[in-house]
Amino acid sequence: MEKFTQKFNDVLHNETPGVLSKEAFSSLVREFIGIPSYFGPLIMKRATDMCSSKVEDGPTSSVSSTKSANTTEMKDFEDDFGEEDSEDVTQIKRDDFLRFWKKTLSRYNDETEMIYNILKDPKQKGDFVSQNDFRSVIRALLDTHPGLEFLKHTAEFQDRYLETVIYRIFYTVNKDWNGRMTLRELKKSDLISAFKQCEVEEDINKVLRFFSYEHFYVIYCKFWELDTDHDFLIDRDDLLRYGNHALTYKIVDRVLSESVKPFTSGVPGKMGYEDFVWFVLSEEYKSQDLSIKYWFKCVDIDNDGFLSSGDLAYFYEEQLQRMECLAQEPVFFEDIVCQLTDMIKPKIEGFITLEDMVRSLPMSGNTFNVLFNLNKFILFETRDPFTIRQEREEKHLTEWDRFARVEYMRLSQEDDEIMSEADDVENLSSFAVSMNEDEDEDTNNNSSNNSSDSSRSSRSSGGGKTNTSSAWDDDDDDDDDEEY
Ligand SMILES: [Ca+2]
Ligand SMILES: [Ca+2]
Repeated sequence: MEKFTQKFNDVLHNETPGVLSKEAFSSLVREFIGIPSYFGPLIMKRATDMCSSKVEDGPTSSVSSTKSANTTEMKDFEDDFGEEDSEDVTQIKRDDFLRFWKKTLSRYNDETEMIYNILKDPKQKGDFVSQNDFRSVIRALLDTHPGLEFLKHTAEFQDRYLETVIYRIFYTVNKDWNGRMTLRELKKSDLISAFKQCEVEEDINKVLRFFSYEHFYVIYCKFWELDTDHDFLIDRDDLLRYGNHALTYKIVDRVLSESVKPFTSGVPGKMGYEDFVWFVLSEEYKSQDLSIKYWFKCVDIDNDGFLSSGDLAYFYEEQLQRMECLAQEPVFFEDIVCQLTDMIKPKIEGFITLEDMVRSLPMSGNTFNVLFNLNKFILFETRDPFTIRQEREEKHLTEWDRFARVEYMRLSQEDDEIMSEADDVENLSSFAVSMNEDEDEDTNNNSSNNSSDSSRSSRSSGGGKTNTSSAWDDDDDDDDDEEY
């Protein structure tokens, strides 16, 4: 690390001008500090803040944080709720950075520790990283990644992508789900390796961990489909429609009673977008520990930390009724309990713990489908050999990845249909124009055709799509409701 620091100092002293632009600095960050360039703008902000503030302590020790805590308490509060992204820092003085480097970053031998301490807001009292601390990093990714360039002129998509990625990161990495990511959690995660993959992978959709645009698109469209009145809240009727009415009333009520964690929506009994991200990731990837935790809390109706036969029977009752309504051959509760016991092998018979379930992953994930998702329960029972073989061959894909791939295909097809209808209308109207304005005939037709062609090709070449015509545009509700 010291040799490395020396090299870095040399470059800064001998080769760089007194002031560096964001771009120049970010590439130095990658090349000479060895961490992803997306952290460049945040380092600039932290360094500039440190050098311009009177408190010259770096963000390193908790002692310095507590020391400045009292005097800046009110300011902290404002910053927490009013802080803008740090992309407004467009340049950095070389000397400011060198001071920052010497005081803080050069102390870390471990890149994860360094990144953690870049992320951590020095004004933050506790020893953790919050969602806000990631905004500048994801913003830098949006600004510079070739696979996200097609979003350049659609600020709203960018914002939604940014939020979604941060929620996914916190869902997965901050396993306590308290919004306070610790160094330990960051070290145990594969977040930094995913950032590094973004740097070398031009197609963002190949970065399945956190950053895929397609994954974001699926999550957001699912939300939009359910939120028919577009007030950005999912209520009981909305959630009942999820997955083609897959879920029982009982589990929907349990989810909406905030039994997993308090909703961020601020409206009791209604999910906001962030709450929905937690829900959809848990629902579509049941064979992972986080989902097990999510659903365990929901099904443990008496909150005693065990799934006893009382809890299971409460949920299964409705499932059984639905099977009978659909003329499915019912599977009786006693049989279900036997099967679950065989599979999960609880340490105390009749009382399944969260640990029991995590230990028997991935099979135990399906337990929850048995209890409250009829479509998936039936699908699992009737799985054909082709599906099973495909799952085996694509071991690198998780249950979530496969779900997102299928849903993205479906949404793309719907979108293409909407687009081709729109093209027909456009052709008709340009035809009408040409009838009226003989002289401009050629130019009109050409320009309208060209523009629709180019917008399509840019969407497909970006590896994603913007879908401005349907899922996104709040002002254009009239024909949206038909599709979503
Ligand atoms: Ca709504
Ligand atoms: Ca219980």
